[in-house]
Amino acid sequence: MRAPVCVALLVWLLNDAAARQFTEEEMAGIRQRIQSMFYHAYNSYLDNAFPYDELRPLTCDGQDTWGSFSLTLIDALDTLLVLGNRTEFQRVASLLQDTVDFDIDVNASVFETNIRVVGGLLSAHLLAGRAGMELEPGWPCSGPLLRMAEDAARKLLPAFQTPTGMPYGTVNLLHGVSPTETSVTCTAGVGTFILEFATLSRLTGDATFENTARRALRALWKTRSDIGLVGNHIDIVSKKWVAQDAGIGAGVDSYFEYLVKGAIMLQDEELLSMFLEYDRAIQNYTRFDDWYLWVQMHKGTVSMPVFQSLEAFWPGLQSLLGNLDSAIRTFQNYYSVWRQFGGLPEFYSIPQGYTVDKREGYPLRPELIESAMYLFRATGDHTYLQLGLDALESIEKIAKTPCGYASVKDLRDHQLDNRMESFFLAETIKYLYLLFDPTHFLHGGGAEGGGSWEEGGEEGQCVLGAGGFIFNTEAHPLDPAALYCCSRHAQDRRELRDILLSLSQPAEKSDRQSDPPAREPESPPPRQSESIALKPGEKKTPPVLSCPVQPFSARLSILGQVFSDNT
Ligand code: DMJ
Repeated sequence: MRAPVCVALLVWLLNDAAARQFTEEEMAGIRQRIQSMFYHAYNSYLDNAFPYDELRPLTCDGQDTWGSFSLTLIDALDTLLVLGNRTEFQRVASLLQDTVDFDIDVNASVFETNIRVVGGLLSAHLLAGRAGMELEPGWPCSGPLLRMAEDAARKLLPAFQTPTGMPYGTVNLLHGVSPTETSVTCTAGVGTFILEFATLSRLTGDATFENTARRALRALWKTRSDIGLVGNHIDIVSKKWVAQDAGIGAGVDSYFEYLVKGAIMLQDEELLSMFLEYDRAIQNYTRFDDWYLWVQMHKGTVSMPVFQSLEAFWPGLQSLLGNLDSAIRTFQNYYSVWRQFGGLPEFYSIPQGYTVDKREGYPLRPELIESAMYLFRATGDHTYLQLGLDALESIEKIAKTPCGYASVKDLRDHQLDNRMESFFLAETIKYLYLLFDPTHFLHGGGAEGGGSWEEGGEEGQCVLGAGGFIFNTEAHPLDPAALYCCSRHAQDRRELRDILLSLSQPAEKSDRQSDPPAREPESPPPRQSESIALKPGEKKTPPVLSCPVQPFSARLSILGQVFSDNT
């Protein structure tokens, strides 16, 4: 038999073997098991590790890792709501407000603090209404968790004060960037801010955050090679590429993720076109048989024929762009590695079909499950549920300890490490649960699909959740509808101020109107009505967001009446 026929037969057999159908009842049973898994780890963290950042599951105690802000609790907060536990969500949200302090003399990773702490708090803030918390007037455009997220993000801003706008990798939360800090940052450490920072800007009306993230993104974009690729580590002062391996995994991954998700969340064509140009080069130079290799960023020659577990987010991202065929084939490659080891090793040599020395670990990462969730949503194929069940069984068998779940140090002999990363509760369990709960509200469904009506905004209401949710790279869901509503209110306030000024000082009207608002973005956010093209030739569809707040112009006549009556 010729090789391609063998491969086709093997793929068919693997698909066929995995495609058993799950009943509703089975799925509900699996959801129960995932809940138990969550509480085993979560309760153990609270009992043995809080207020430290992480649980050490072999010694049953805690340690600070990425800072000193009870990281696991912040990261796990929205998962509580995903599992339906509103009372514990409320308790923990209040506890965090009372206990977490960002005015601390700690050197923190700018990237990790953003995706886990800022992202976790933003998501909790946006879900606070659904969790039954008491909401202050003006929510979702204000609120205590939003203020905490803003506090944390402000501590990161000094890192971006560089000649290029690209950030340092580490910042001291009290003193800013150390004079001895290295100027070398990984690519993802430069390009993974737009989701959280634009959310902050659009909710609070302070454009600083979004402008900061955009400046870094534009600077990074200009450094791409002549063949359209970026490397792995860059000197953010000299703009020189220090590590020139181009790929989609460690050090780069979430940069591409944020271009796509930023484009969707902000309806932003600039971000989408950046991604599409990268994608052309990625497909051209790095893709072989639906694997993605590492290549030299200037020449396109293969530098590492390796698959990294972090790359497993890629099929999910492709599915968001509508590239389903390619996503499915790549997923099958990655799933075959999973089956070989009962988990994904950090590195896998594609030519050798085996793990790479010193990279045999499996820290219970979420990426393959995340892709399974998106692909099940897009295809309804139960193969993806099978992967979910495999993951559940495997984690229970290999990684469970009396007080949590431990990172696997070596997939070949199942040795464990004394560490449970906060992403296990934030991402791995959340995506697993969502995979088996296809009608969960976080899957969206649009206004017709029962978008919830909730009080919000300074006037009127926002239809929150109506446009679906965008997950940041730590699986914290963000609600584009809230961004839209709060931007709308900020715009209303500016227009109202201009009208009041023009009424009180008619002679200065034209001057006043040309004054820039105090905190205007560098370039105005793109109009929400501009939909982004997902595929060449695809028809534009109406925007999925909706907000029942009347356009301000439609209310002008009423307001005009009020003003003229009163004056
Ligand atoms: C998480 O912190 C995020 O998903 C990040 O983008 C990559 N690493 C971990 C999970 O593997």
